[in-house]
Amino acid sequence: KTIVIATGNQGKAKEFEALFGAKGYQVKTLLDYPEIPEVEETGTTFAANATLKAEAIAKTLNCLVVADDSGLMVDALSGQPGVYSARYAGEQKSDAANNAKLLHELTGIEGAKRSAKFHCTLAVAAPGKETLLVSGEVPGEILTIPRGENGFGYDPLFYVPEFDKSMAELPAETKNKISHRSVALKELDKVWDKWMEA
Ligand code: ITT
Ligand code: NA
Repeated sequence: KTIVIATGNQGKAKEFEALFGAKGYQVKTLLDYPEIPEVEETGTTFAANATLKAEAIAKTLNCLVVADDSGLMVDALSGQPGVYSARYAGEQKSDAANNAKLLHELTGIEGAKRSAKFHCTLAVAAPGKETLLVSGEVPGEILTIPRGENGFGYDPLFYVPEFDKSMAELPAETKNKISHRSVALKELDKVWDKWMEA
């Protein structure tokens, strides 16, 4: 059985390969379909953008598709960068530039005031079916200096108190057990069979 993840993000693609691979799925992503143009994310919520991506790709490929819209929400920044996480520092979607901008925005904000969370909304779409939405979050704090080489995006700046490590210092297996993405997938597990039968 094959599942298509509507993402062009290499870091997400790797995580979905591990997460759905463990359930016996063969995972395809948009990296396998370079001819498909990027879906414009015009929504202002994670749910709206996840729905846009999932439904557009389900229509194009005429198959079952999961899309992930995710991001970092920083309390001291009123929840920013939020849905703009990928393009926080500009259209080029640079992890390095985004992390640098985040550190700059948090200058002078210390300790517990640097609280944040990662959010993930997953949309599951298939031709002729009502789109299914689930979400997951993981709490943490924004470090002042990046730590670790694993993961992607804001992981080097995201401190996970439970492990006393940044998300990028955790092995992939550990991140995949605790991440916002894995919390959302656990929610998806609960409703998957019922949705597939409907
Ligand atoms: P697709 O739309 O093709 O899936 P994208 O990177 O544009 O790729 P989003 O619009 O959902 O996806 O933006 C998500 C951004 O949030 C991502 O680029 C990272 O900067 C950040 N992010 C999401 N999940 C993350 C994670 O597990 N670790 C670190 N950063 C994450
Ligand atoms: Na987005």
